[in-house]
Amino acid sequence: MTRVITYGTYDLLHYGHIRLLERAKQLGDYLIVAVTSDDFDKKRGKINVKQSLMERIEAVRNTGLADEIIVEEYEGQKIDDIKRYNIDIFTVGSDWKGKFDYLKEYCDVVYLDRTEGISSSKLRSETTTLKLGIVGNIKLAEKYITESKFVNGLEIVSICTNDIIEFDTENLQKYSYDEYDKFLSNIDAVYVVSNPNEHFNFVDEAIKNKKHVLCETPICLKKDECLLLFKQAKENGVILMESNKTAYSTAFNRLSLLVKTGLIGKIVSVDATCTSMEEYLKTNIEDMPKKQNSMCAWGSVALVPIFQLLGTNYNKIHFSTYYLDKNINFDLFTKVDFNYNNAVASIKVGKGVKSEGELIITGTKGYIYVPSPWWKTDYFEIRYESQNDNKRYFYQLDGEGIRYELVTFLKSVENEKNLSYIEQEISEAITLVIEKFNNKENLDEIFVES
Ligand code: C2G
Repeated sequence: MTRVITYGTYDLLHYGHIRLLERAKQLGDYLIVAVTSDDFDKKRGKINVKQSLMERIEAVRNTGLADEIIVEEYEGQKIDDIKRYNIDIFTVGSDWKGKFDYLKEYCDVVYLDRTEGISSSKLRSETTTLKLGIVGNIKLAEKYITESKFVNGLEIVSICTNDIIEFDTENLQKYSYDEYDKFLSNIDAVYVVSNPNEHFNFVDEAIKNKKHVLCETPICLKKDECLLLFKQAKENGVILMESNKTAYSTAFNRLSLLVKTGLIGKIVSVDATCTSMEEYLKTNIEDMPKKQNSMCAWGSVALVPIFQLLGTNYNKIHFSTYYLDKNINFDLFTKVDFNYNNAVASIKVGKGVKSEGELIITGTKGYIYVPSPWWKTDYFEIRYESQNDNKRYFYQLDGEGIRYELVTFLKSVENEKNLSYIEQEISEAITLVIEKFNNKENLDEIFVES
């Protein structure tokens, strides 16, 4: 009996896939079809898959062509499978010609002609192409323009900014802030990445024009305004999603899940540090107040692990802030301390200081160590008293998590459901902390002698 195996994602199953399976079946007597897992697809850069693994397996099963269906989960699994299932022939479409010649050592390798004119990514783009505009800081916009190219079904079509555009904006339409209404009229959704004190107005206007909104964290500077924006988004039937790239790093997501399984025991403390002096070192002191202060720029990033792991119902909060000087309201460094019923937490953030950008989650059995820069990490360790028990985890992170965030935003719009990795409650809690900071509630000022 000749045993054949073939592999694929089989997203939105189409006649190109079916023709491949039919010809694969004709190569032998028994056909195994390996369907790729979600994680494995993400790792190999296929981030736009629409259907779940189970939906894709069912679609292959319903063709009646597979004698057996397995899941492909890791790089190199094909060699294991060929041995495990006594495979005589490995086959795949000709778009992979040459890529699997290394399997000739284990079985015959046959590349079958790919069916022209059809593909899952083509089908995905045909369903919806969300026209996205970007308003605000042109430097951050550039990253999103690059990352959006990895997302099927979403296209950045315009920029609204008062900044001077120094990079090639190809065929993007350009608007200034005073043309915001016109900018909105030509898009379906907007990514707001302006100075945080302009967020509320940009988001409010977009929602009233029934545009979906992805807004850079913090969504605004007051909790009540945050509540109002989410309420208005619901009333207008649009998505309002917080953009907070850290939440889309797979490593960060997995460490949050592992902590919740009790691997390090009870969490006693969460301590996050984020500093970056890049902007401060190249800006005139008197111009700093025009820039995002440390609390806005970094606080809303550093607060994510605290609120995701300990919740948002802290009992006490205290700020210690190092100001530029008494007359310039710009915090170069802020430490925020939280007391919970059964845990404490702290963040240290600064645009005018340098520290180790690590995240440490302290537990009653062990702790999690995330090295700098933890906010875009692909790696973390679980450490115990006995080093032999330590565990290390690595999860590839492409594009700092931006492409995954854009895929989630697109899926939220398509499903008319906010699938954001940042719960609304956390968005609100972040804006409340910033509001308290701006009101100098429970805040001790530190003035380092100049
Ligand atoms: N295919 C085809 N014609 C198309 C589209 C796809 O013959 N128009 C073939 C592909 O060559 C592949 C199979 O159908 O053999 C499944 O295609 P995909 O779901 O796109 O998965 P792909 O990433 O190509 O899978 O490790 C091998 C890969 O997993 C192959």
